Amino acid sequence: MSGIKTKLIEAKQAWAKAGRLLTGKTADPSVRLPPGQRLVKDWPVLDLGCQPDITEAKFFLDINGAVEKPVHLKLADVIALPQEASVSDMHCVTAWSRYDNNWQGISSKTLIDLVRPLPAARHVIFHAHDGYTTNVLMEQFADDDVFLVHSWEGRPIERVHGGPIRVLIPKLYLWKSAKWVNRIEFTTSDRPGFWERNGYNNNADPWLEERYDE
Ligand SMILES: Nc1nc2c(c(=O)[nH]1)N[C@H]1C(S)=C(S)[C@@H](COP(=O)(O)O)O[C@H]1N2
Ligand SMILES: [Mo]
Repeated sequence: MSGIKTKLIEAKQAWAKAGRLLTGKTADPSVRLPPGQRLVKDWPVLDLGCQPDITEAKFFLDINGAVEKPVHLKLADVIALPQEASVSDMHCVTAWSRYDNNWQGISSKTLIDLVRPLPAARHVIFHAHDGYTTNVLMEQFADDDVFLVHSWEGRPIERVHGGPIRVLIPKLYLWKSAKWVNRIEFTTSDRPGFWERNGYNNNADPWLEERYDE
């Protein structure tokens, strides 16, 4: 994987090993702020230290794997899909949360209708232009608040946050939301992504405080 800062990865792996930020508490999802989180007003930037510049010419999105109808989309094709607005909270494993983010984008349900995953498809793997990968369960992807987003608070999503298009899965820690996504792969078996292989929890539910691997 190119451009990844080894120091940064080692530091985060050490956090995972030490169980840093774990409170040992779990909370009901009706509690808005998950355990161990603190509210922020800004939107911090976190990634592997490489922020690819995805121009319209470089942009592509493949949605394939265990599906009936794989697609290869250009930016204009993605933007031509039905657009929806959504408001949700973000929770990062580094303990910040930000409430009431206004998003615009394409719902995961629209993408599912487009490619028609096979009944055997149980997992979704996201791939990104910087080599990052992350994995979720099919039902986590199919949730009502999951979108491919291109706009935040009425403005295009900035390059540092994964613009022009990133994934948003608000009910999971934000490392599950791939920036600069270029492939959404449906699979029949699970395949842990980048942080999931480096000490982070495979499921990543903030209310269960699933920060790190057991
Ligand atoms: N492509 C890509 N997506 C990524 C990452 C990354 O390094 N590359 N980092 C993840 C992590 S660890 C976090 S916490 C969030 C941060 O998103 P933000 O920088 O927009 O806050 O992006 C996630 N998505
Ligand atoms: Mo992160």
